[in-house]
Amino acid sequence: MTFETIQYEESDGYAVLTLNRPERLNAFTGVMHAEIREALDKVAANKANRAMILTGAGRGFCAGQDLNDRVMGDDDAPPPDLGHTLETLYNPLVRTIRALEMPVISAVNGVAAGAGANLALGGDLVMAARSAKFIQAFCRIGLVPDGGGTWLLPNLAGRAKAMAMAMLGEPVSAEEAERIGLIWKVVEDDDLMTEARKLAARLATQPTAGLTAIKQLITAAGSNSLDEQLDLERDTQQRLGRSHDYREGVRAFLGKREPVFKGE
Ligand code: T3D
Repeated sequence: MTFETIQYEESDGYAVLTLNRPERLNAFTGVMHAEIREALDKVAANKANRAMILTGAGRGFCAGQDLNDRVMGDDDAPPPDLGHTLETLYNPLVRTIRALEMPVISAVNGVAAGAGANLALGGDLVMAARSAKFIQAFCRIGLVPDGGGTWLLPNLAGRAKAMAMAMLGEPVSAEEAERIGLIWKVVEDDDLMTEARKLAARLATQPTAGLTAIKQLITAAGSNSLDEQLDLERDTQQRLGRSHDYREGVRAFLGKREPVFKGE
């Protein structure tokens, strides 16, 4: 299957989705949203996929909404309905990635701005090239961080940093992003995709159902009390305790051999 605005491949137990409008720093258009949606359906439909990498082609990861689609007419022209855009495009995208039953690696190859920054930060394991930067560009055009930004920023980096990033819209370097807990780690530019692929291939051999449950529980912790979280851990562990991969993990440990997980 060929796409116009993204690249999609599957190999070695993982999928790679590359945003591919490098001349516009991979900014989102309606076509790109539709193609990402189609690719994510493919990722989920193929049980052989047990991890996914999200990255960008060229020198940017993603510059957010393509503002060429938002050219303002005269003041009498009806304004765009951005609520509808979020409801139908950005919010489903964020929810779909969060709900994917496998770890999602963001491999941030360059500048990530606006909704592009929050798409990157919404990944489960976020790696960034040393030259990458994160910009909450929304305030520069009178908007609020979307794509989950107002939730992600305070949860990841705390209120003080969230406020400064969202209100000032200044670039945050990959190193600073790692330091403040916004991302997992920085890697050298030339090593980014090698490292991301190595990680995805490793994750693809792991207990995928367990990793998916970790993703769900850590997400739920953002709004749950400790009591609620303890209940959720009990119920999840009860379910996982009946799984193939739990049995295999214990047998392999006791048998002093490498486990062979099925992801179930
Ligand atoms: O509208 C809705 O649906 C609501 C949802 C909104 C979600 C959002 O994401 S709102 C935020 C939108 N994004 C931005 O405001 C970021 C705009 N871009 C920039 O500020 C800068 O381009 C960057 C800081 C990201 C990178 O700067 P730099 O100097 O490295 O690159 P550049 O020269 O500005 O960009 C390179 C080209 O990409 C350039 O085109 P040109 O001049 O070579 O023909 C530039 O216009 C284009 N480009 C970059 N970002 C966008 C874009 N074109 C359209 N839309 C963009 N967002």
